Amino acid sequence: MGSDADESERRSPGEVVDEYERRLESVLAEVDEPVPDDEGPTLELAGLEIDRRDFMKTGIAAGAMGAVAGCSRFSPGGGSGGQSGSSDSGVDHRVAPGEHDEYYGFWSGGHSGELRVVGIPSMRELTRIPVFNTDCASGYGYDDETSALLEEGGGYTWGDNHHPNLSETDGDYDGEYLFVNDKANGRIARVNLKYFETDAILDVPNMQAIHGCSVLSPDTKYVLGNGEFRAPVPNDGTAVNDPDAYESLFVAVDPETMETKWQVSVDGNLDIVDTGKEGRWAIASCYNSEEATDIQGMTRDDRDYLKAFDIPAIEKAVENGRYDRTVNGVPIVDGTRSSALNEGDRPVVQYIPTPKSPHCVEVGPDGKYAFIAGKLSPTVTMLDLEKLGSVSDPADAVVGRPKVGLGPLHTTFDGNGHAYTSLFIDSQVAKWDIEAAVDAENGSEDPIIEKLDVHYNPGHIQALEAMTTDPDGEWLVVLNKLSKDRFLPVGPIMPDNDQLIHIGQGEKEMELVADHPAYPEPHDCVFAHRDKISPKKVYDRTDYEGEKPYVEEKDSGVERTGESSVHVKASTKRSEYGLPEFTVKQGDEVRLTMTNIEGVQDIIHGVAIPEHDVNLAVAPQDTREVTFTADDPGVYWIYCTYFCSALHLEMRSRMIVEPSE
Ligand code: CUK
Ligand code: CUA
Repeated sequence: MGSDADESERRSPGEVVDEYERRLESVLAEVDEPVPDDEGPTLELAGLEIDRRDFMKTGIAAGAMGAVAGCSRFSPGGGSGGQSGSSDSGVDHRVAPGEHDEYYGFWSGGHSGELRVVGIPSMRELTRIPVFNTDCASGYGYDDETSALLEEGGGYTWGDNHHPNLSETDGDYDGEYLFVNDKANGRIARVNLKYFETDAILDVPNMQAIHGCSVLSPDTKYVLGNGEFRAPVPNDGTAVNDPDAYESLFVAVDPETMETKWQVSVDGNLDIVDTGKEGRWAIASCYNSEEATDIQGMTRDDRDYLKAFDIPAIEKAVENGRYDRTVNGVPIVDGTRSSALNEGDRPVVQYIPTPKSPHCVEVGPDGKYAFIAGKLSPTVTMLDLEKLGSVSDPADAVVGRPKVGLGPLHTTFDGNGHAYTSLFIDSQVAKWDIEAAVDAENGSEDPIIEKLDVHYNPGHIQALEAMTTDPDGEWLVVLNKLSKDRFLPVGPIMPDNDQLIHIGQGEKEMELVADHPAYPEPHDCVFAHRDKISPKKVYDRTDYEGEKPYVEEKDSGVERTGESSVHVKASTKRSEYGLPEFTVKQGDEVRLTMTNIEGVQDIIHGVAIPEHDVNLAVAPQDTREVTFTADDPGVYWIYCTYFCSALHLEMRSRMIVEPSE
């Protein structure tokens, strides 16, 4: 024990707490201002001589302590392929303690239902955003508002999100929203990037599985979704034994109102979708043109079709009432090959033959080509989007088909004329020259510049801002489905392995820099420069004015609202609830409203009520409400779950439930 401890032993508890609060305030005040890039608060904090024990949860300060204690160093070296900070050639992805990453990465979480936010290039996980799942840490799905969101969004307890999309203005990220699909239940959700919170979940009518999902560039006019599974429309028990009558739908959703605008019925099914940069084309891949119901049938033919949706032509058909059905309130346009709307010079959907079962569609940064990876074919099909509008046979818009390797799934771009394609079967990334592939014969390997081994079986691949009109090069991440021997064994369910690869501005050789284990199961990610994303640090109470009360300390109290209902309101702050205790009657329906009246960032208060399944997290200036029934008489200690102060353990309220008789 050092002299600090001796000294604090001589002080009264009140003095110790006051001292703690004073130091905490000064740390919080320090980090309230944006931290400049090159000079974080590290030295200043070290100068404060704050004891390590004083740091309970001040993120940036914890980083500073790491630097002081020398415990945050990664072991250097390890060479390419190791989980190391720098590579053989000295490329370093480490971000020093207290410094910030340059990019936000938004990862889909697959059937975990959540999204993850990862800093690039450090690959540190910064937070998780629950979307289709409930989450005890953030209280998502526990308060009235978020449980209603999940309930109205279909009432399921899980989802399978694959394709996160950032909203765009003029072809660049505007930092407003992120949209993501739910393959499991045919839904599209919206995350508000002001608070990094899910604010809407749409259970899209008439669709069972939405797989491909993309915003319509350049201005996010729609969020588009691909129906992967074919089923009767409506799926109400009719035609169940008639697979010929099953349908696959394409949907357009309004990004602001989150309403379904229209759907298009197509032949075959739909897999992945991306859009051109001019607002006209949405290109979808498709497998199962055979319209079979088993794997043998689905892979029978050598050909499948890409589908090119002409968005303005579809809008015109809807406007002019040229659709034959409205099902569950949604107009459905006939986009099948035999549709009358596909005759003439502005077909609503063009069908372009490709080798069987293609997988991804990614449109390059200049919007000139769509790249469709072959999956079962070792090639990438390049579709010229300018030609597509002018040729009479859409097959003539295919302008390149380089042979990249076995199992090509996804392609990304550095903005300097290169494409990078993940090879699932070869466990490699192939880097190739886009224009050279147009000039070369179909099936040529000449455009290939380089291949790099990855570990193992990659799916999606993303370079920095590759989905905008102006990619940044420098880094790409490849999302490997299998990690096998790359990490300590953790039982039969292994992590995926997200690998960070340095590509420079595209002029360099690819270099594997880091492994990063990922909990199952990310599919895709998207990156935005930190200048384009600016979340709030505390809530703006005017954002929920009129929807939820803001409970000041003086408003705390219990109001009987009916024979067997009460409204309990309380403020929260360090280190007390506005009500030290309250009494309700057995059988009462209790509406509990809690406001965090703190104005500083990072001081969150929790509201846990044992044996009542109540769990709220209330961030500064936010209000959360929960309604529950006090079924059992007794005494229940309400406590705070977020470590918020030296008196966090003492932060309590007492709920007394009086027996009814
Ligand atoms: S998909 Cu999973 S690797 Cu859902 Cu984009 Cu291709
Ligand atoms: Cu409030 Cu812990």
